[in-house]
Amino acid sequence: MNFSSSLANTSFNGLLFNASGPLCITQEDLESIGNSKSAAINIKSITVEPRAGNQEPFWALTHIGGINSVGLPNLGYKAYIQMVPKLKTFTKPIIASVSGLSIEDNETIFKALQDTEIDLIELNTACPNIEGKAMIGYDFEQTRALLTRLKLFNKIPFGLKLPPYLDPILIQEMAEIVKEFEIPFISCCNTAGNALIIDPLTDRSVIKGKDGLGGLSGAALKPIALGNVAMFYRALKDTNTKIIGIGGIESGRDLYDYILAGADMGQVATVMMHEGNGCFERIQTEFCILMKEKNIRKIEDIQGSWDLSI
Ligand code: RRO
Repeated sequence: MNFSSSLANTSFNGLLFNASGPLCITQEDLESIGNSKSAAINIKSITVEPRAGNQEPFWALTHIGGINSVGLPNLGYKAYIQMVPKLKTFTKPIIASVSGLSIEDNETIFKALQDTEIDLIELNTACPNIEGKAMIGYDFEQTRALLTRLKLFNKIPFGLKLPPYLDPILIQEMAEIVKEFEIPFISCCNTAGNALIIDPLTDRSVIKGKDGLGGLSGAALKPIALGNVAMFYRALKDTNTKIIGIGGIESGRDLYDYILAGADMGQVATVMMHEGNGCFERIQTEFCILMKEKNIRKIEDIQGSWDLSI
């Protein structure tokens, strides 16, 4: 049994690929993902200029989940454009996560990507780790202004990577924007920003980054991200927008939970840090075994069926 999916007319052989995170920055990282069972190669969020990122240690794995303040390290858009022909040889979709530091920067990157063989763009509205820069995904007016400008670049479809929302009203507002701009997919969700994990051995934050604060990921994020997927699924049910679930997918069962909540696919980052790129094959194999045990042939048969009351 093998499951496939599609986003904006791009086909994926599998349901799981890497989230734009700390292990998809260099050409070596990206080729390693190409050689794995990841269903796509998702590039670390790109800025116009190369960035070194924050001071180390910028990520840590703890028993409750991961935390990071890597600070948007990347090689700059020109370097990634040069890598595209090589990355295409892995014959899987190439996704460019874009996180320009201004509307103009996002336009510059979008414009340059239009003439490449990149399949999709994931516009990151939710990096929590840039000092002094608001997360655009929490500012609906700014999101509308940005999307109005980026919609003019229409050769490569783009979706949105969203922050976690803790109030359903905010999900409704963002869902209205997604409908208004006919966004083909949302990645739900980025880390929960500005968390603090203290090391009991040192009494200090486990990361340096942005004053010791960072984005919470992995198992600790899963219930929140799952709730976000469930709420967006309800809000977008009558549209063509697909949902990628992110947050604490570490097993086939976790991926299955996201499908129950309404996701079409999943992304992983924290488990890659524990386990390396073997996680893609293991998690998807576990998912297939579970589907077989339950005698479910299509994800559509269970998608969005979590609610006890219906
Ligand atoms: O690079 C980062 O610090 C980072 C980014 Br761009 C993001 O979108 N989410 C995150 O947790 N870290």
